[in-house]
Amino acid sequence: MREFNGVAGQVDGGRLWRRLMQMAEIGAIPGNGVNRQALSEEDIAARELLIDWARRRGYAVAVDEAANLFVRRPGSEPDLPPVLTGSHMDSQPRGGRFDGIYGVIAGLEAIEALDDAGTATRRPIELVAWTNEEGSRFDPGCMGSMVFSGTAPLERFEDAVDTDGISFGRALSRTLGATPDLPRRRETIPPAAYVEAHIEQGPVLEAAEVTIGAVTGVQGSQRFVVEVDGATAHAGTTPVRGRRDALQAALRAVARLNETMADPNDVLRFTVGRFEVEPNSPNTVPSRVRFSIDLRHPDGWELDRRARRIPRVCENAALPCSVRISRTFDQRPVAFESGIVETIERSAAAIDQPSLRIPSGANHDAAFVAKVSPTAMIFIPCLRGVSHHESEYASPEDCAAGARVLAETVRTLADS
Ligand code: HGY
Ligand code: MN
Ligand code: MN
Repeated sequence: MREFNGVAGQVDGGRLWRRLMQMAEIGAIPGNGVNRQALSEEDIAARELLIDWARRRGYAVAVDEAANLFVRRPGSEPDLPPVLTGSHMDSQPRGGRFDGIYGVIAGLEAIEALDDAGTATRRPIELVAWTNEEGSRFDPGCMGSMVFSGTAPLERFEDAVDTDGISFGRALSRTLGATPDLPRRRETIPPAAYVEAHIEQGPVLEAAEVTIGAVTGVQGSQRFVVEVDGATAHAGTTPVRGRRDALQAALRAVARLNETMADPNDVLRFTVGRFEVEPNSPNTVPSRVRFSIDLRHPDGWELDRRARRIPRVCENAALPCSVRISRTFDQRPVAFESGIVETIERSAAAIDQPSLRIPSGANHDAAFVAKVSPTAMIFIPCLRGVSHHESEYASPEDCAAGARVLAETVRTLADS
């Protein structure tokens, strides 16, 4: 086993892995997956476990109005803006054991390694766990980091409801109420820098056989909800000709959207991930269909050009049914701060760890934090690039390597 000195040498890969596996028990589902959706009882349990780990090391823990959780390691100059690291703890309904949570636990490992190395830093270092990055229970995602970065007020999200009709505002109150002793952070402290460690969720690093990705930015993404309104009717007595069948109309709209979003270069990402039918009865003509659109492209102009075509395509295809379309999410393409990317590359080189510059196809809270702070990300490979699936996997060695580079990076930034 290769020896490391300094902060990297204090990163305890075994502790990191044990914590990842302990967190994976919260919301565990068959196939080594997790279902730990935002502000659920499982998310609350994960928060309580993180708070317990942090308090055992004497770190101060606080929470803001959006339930973003902050763990603070003091600096020798406490009034300086902190260096921030972290990610999210919420998962997809059939998520993996690494998406998001790896960056939170790697961030905790990095600050503990600094302590274990007896290394003081000028700046405080804060670990953050963002609320609702995934947006699968409450649409859209990145609510916590959007509030933190001033992208949207919390009020905009409070009425979002999950499939059980529970509002985000109600679930947020439940979550904040579960940790009543946490000091409430009233104003945002703009960080001096933000570095997020995350699995790549794609195949590039694995194919290149490189463990560390120095992430250069995040492609743009927009989300829409399309509502198709028709009329219920008896499946046996109603002639097909006279129907306003919302399901058939929605299928025509999706088929036409597939044509509209075709890209011979396979750069554009168009996904319909959710499809809800009302009244969802086999012998009743559907009266309403709601379906989601997730649209992504690294070029903001092209993304907008394609997005602008959605309403007309849906309206024409759905006739004689009517269509209502709302855009629930608009995240512009982001280029990360080159100085932070270079710091990540230098940190990797300092521990003889090859790195590769890579753009992110997946969206991350870092895309919003970049609005208020110099920001970049560190990727580690995941098996076959698979994510948002129970079989998502990153090796203990790669998890530890990412945490070592993160520890070196936040140390450097916290002394800048
Ligand atoms: O959707 C995304 O790109 C992220 O993994 N939530
Ligand atoms: Mn994620
Ligand atoms: Mn995700």
